[in-house]
Amino acid sequence: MKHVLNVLKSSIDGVNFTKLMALGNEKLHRFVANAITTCRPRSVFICTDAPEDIKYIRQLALDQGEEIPLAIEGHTVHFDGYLDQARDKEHTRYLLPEGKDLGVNINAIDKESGEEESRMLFNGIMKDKVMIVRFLSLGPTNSDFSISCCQITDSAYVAHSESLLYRPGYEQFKNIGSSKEFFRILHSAGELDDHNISKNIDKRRVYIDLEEELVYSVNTQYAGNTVGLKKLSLRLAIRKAAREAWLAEHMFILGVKGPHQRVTYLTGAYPSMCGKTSTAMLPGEYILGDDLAYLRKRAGKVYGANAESGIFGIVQDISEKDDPVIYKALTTPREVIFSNVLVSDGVPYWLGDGRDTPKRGINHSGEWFEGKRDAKGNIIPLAHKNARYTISQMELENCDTNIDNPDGVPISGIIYGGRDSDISVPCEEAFDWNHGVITKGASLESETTAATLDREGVLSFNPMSNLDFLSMPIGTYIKMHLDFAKYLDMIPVIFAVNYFQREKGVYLTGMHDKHVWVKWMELRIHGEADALTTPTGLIPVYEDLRRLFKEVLKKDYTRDSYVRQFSCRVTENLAKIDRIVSIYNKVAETPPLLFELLDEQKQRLLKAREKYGDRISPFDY
Ligand code: SPV
Ligand code: MN
Repeated sequence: MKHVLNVLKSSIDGVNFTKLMALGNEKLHRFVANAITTCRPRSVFICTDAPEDIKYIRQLALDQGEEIPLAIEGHTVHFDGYLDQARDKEHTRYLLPEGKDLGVNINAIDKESGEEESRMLFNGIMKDKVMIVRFLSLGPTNSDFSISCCQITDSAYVAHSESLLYRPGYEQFKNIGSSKEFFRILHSAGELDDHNISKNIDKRRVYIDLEEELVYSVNTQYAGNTVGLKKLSLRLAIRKAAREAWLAEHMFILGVKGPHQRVTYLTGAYPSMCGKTSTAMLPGEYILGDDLAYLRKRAGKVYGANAESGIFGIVQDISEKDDPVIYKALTTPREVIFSNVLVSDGVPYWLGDGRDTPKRGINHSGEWFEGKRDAKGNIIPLAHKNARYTISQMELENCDTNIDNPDGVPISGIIYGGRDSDISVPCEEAFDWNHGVITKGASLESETTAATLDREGVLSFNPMSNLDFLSMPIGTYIKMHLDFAKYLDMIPVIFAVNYFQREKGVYLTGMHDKHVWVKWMELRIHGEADALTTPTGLIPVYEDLRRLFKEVLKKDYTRDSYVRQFSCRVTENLAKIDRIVSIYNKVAETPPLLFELLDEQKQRLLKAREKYGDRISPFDY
């Protein structure tokens, strides 16, 4: 301990040393001291919750050129390297003791060699940089949802993003005293080139130590790899949740308005490009969270909280016409960080923004002009399709006022959203919790080829939309979901949606129809809408939808649309069951109930086919 104090005292100036020492936490002090010894920064900045510290980080991002100011006040842009535009799945690995693994689909590396590699990569990596030490809270503070986190980074962009995305946690660290229960993340963008881009992308690594609740991220800037509280902590949180019997999920939380001022909260897990954000932001409803939800049981009910308090959202296709709320937030003065958009005369542009876009500017490839090609000869679009905006959720007009409520909000429904052209109906309710967990959540698939209008999309398996972040064997994770409903008096209703049915390349549902499905779910939860029993679940009756289409979208809804959208496609559903069963046959820990429930569904489909044929109109039942 004496050694730790000596390191801290000799490397941190008086003001910052005092801020760190005000947190009487030996484990924290050791973490910071070790990071200093390894990374050898030029200086250390300890960031408290004070406005002047938060402001300092923001200014540092500008002074260091990691962010460039845009024309509108408070707006900046940050560029990640051309090859650093998304999560690096291949190099994101769990550090596990020799001989241990987490099963199929989960990358791991031997802990000793991973740690050795990390030590080498971090060695002296901050020599010309300021080391920023941040304290933040996942979940509302002063709550059983709160998880304290300490992120060390040499990127002011990462630290600044965290000001917008998470709740401050320095005071919370004071409250936890000497507790060893907190997540730790050490990040360095590594050596930067003249444009402030990480140079050593080939040495990009994200290593996660589950036992220590510690993450190393190096030679990368893209927020999904570096903002430790986002997907890196989700992996840690999933394990913590398993130990403590709650759930850490890749879910939005939406407050849906029902009759008589009622607000009903639903969570939703959708793989990317399946309509998750647009559902979370439905106009006229309340957004509590768009990406990460924690679900806990209390007094026989499920309560949910947003792990975050801001949005790191895809900016592509946001236009004034289709997304007025978010478009307004992105085009008026407030704090916004754009990333990997096109900038021309201080104005950010992105794909699908509905504007006339310039033919030249600066983007993630540097100086850009229309027709520019990359080293592989591919045309470079004006902005990356994963270009993003980072914004505090409070900036949205329809942010739910309960976002920081330490109790969370009562969760009445869970939606699993997939993307397929010809298997699933637009919305459907599960028969019960187990049926929903298995046939909707654990069987979630989405087409990877987002742009294709081909009937034969490539379906990728993504249980609970959480596959990328699982930190335990898939079967164990599914069992955790099954067990979650035990001892609950109010079990959330599980729904599935699919906004992407197509016939001959044409979408069967409209872009705004999701609003109707969600309103139907709200009524179902309260027993105020009817449903038809089909082999795969409960679907809306025509009359309810006709009324809701009128009320919500002022649209006529024809019987013909209903039949096309809600007919049961037996062959396609049977094929899906076969695919899912063959995947789980390879998963050692799969709960036997999964096979039983999928087989029951198969039998229901076969029986229905005998009676009604291969494509069953809802009017046939
Ligand atoms: C996602 O990909 O699900 C995201 C963005 O929310 S990232 O931070 O990259 O995970
Ligand atoms: Mn996400």
